Amino acid sequence: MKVKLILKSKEPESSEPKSLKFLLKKKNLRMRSAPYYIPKGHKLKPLGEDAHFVSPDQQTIGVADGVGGWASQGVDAGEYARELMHNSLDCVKKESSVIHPKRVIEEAFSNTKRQGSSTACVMTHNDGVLRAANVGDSGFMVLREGKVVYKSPTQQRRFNCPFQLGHGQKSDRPECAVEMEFRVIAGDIVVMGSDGLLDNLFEWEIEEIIQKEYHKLLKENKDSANKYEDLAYQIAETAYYKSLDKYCMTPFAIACTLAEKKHKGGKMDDITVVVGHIVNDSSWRMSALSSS
Ligand SMILES: [Mn+2]
Repeated sequence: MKVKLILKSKEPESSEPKSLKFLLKKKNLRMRSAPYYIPKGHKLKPLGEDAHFVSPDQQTIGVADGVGGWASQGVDAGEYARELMHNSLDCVKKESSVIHPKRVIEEAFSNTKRQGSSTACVMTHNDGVLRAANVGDSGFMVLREGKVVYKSPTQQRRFNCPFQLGHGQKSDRPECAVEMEFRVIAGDIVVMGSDGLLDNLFEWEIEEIIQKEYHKLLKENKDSANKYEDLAYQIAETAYYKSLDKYCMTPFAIACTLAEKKHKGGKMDDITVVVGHIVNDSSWRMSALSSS
């Protein structure tokens, strides 16, 4: 009888500290995010060929860049990229547990039926861990205290020809996606973009913008979505002006020189920027504690 009593009284004690321990281990970090898109302004394709999605609730973002070469066959690869991102968002929204970016790309790819091909980069944040999958030359970087501490690798077959998802014979499949994992801390900034961003701005130029604008993000009085959109806009606009400049030095101009192509200045292209900010979220912590 005594033994039974001891066992009974032990049960709640042993389960209680366990769940508390689990909660205390949590960092309670959230990623706040917003996009900004500048299409290059083609009369027949006002939406351009880039596409993106942002899911604040699921802390997941994505960028796609439809491959322009399809235009010669009368295909608007922007439509493929938009369908791919739309399907990615659908997949993310219905996920009830941890999101796996490569699986998101796989499912979105199999549901995308249009002609065309596109690069794709999908990234999710889960309590201090970024997980991403990338096909092609879109990508992202993480900045800490104004300095780049991580940059995703890009995949190119040759100069200006990125890996690209599509159902055609020459296109790639989601199996080739590079997967990445990176630990972040409160205050870190994620900058994701298409090559319209990455080919026009050097890392140090993005660092400069973040260093200049970061204090605005810390101001609580400004509406959260707006301030992140402002930052994404600042970055996109800087890339846009460089893309128009025929003489400035850009990552694209350097790549051209290395590939022995004659090209100076920026690269006219659609420019997509998605900004993410890793923040402590005490309100989220309180709701997690009260619902446990
Ligand atoms: Mn592009």
